[in-house]
Amino acid sequence: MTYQLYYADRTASMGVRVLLEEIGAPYELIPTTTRRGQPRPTEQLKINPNGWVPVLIWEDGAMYECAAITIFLCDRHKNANLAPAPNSPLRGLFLQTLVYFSSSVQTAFQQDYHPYRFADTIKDEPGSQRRGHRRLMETLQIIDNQIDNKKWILGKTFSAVDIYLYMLTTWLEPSRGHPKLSNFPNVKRVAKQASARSSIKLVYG
Ligand SMILES: N[C@@H](CCC(=O)N[C@@H](CS)C(=O)NCC(=O)O)C(=O)O
Repeated sequence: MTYQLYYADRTASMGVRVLLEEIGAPYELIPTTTRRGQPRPTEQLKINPNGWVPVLIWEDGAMYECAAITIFLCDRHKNANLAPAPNSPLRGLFLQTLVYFSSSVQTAFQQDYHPYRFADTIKDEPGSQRRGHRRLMETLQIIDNQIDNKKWILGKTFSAVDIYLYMLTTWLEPSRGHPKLSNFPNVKRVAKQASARSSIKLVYG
């Protein structure tokens, strides 16, 4: 079975592609855009009317939302060992971190890149962006403290949340007002270790 993934560079679809590489599943990338005002493929919009990526298609279904896709793929391909089992003591931390990434950290990036979704008028948009920059600082600090001196986010074992964190760090642009990765030494360490994986080298290289 071949997965299909709506794909655009520098987006959350890259994290899903890394997962597919880690799993070793065959997949096909369907190019799309995330640019404001540019049309999305009709089939993509049928699955995700928001017009966002990632969107994943498999033999008898399709879905969007990066965190949900991550859980779906990890559960479907247990042998890849990318997530703790449902009865593992680490399952709660895995789910909590994944959803925090998508609901809090990613939203902070959105406040900067898509301020018109958060501000009532064009005049208010710079305020949304500045708040997004501060929110990145706040949310990544929480993750940095959570990681503490652990090797990976879950402790000794690499998992899909480390891939997600790596992806988030690639979006940091201090020239836009984002905090620097060096502000978060534990995040930086985990991201650097993750960057040595062949899956990440292939997708981000
Ligand atoms: N909550 C969604 C957010 C996805 C998202 O923001 N995707 C970005 C790329 S990283 C996108 O498609 N942006 C285009 C847009 O917002 O119009 C998820 O986690 O999948």
